[in-house]
Amino acid sequence: MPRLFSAIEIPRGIAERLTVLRAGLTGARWIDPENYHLTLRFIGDVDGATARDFTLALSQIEVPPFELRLNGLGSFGGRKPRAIFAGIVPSMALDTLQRANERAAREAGLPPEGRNFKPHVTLARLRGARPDAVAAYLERQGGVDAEPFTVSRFVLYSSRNSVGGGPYVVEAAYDLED
Ligand code: 3AM
Repeated sequence: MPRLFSAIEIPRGIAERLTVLRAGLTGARWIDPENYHLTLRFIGDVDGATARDFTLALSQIEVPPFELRLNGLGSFGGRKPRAIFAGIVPSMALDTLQRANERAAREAGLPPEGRNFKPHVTLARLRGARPDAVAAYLERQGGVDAEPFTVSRFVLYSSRNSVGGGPYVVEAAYDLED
C-alpha cells in the first residue's frame, strides 16, 4: 500500500515563480515544481478498507472555493535543518478545510494528528545542510511573494518514495463548491 496524504496542489504558474529559489544551498534536494503541494492530512501506509473509508469521508466535505497566497520562506528543524518551505498567508478557509480533513481521518478510524497544523509548501528536503548556510540562504532569498490563487479542489496523493518528495500520484480529486 502506498503512503497516502491529502493536499492542495500548487498551480503551475505559482510553482514556476518559485523555481528561482531552487539553488544555492548545499545539502538541499529540491522538490520538482510539479510535486509542490500543501499537505492537509498525512495518512501514511494504511490498509485498503481504511483508505476507502478516508476517500469516502473526503468526498463528503463541503467547503466553498477560497483564495490562498504563499508568502515568506523558512526552515524546519532548527539546529538540524531538514526542510525549506514557503509559508502561507493565514486563512480561515484553509483552516476549515484542514479541520474537515482531520475529521475525515478520524471517521476512517485513524488516530488524531498530534502535531499542530503548520501550512507550508516544502521546497527542499535537507540532508547535512549547515544551519548557518540555511540562515544565509533564507536571508539572501528574502522571501516569496506570489500572487493569490483560487483553491477549487483538493486531492488524495500517493507516494511510493519512502523518503518523501515525490513523484506523487493523484488518486482522487475533490472539487470545492459554493
Ligand atoms: O511535503 P510536506 O512537507 O507537506 O513530511 C511529509 C510530507 O509533508 C509528511 O507528509 C507529506 C507527504 O509525504 N509526513 C511524512 N510522514 C509524516 C508523519 N508521520 C508526515 N506528516 C505527519 N506525520
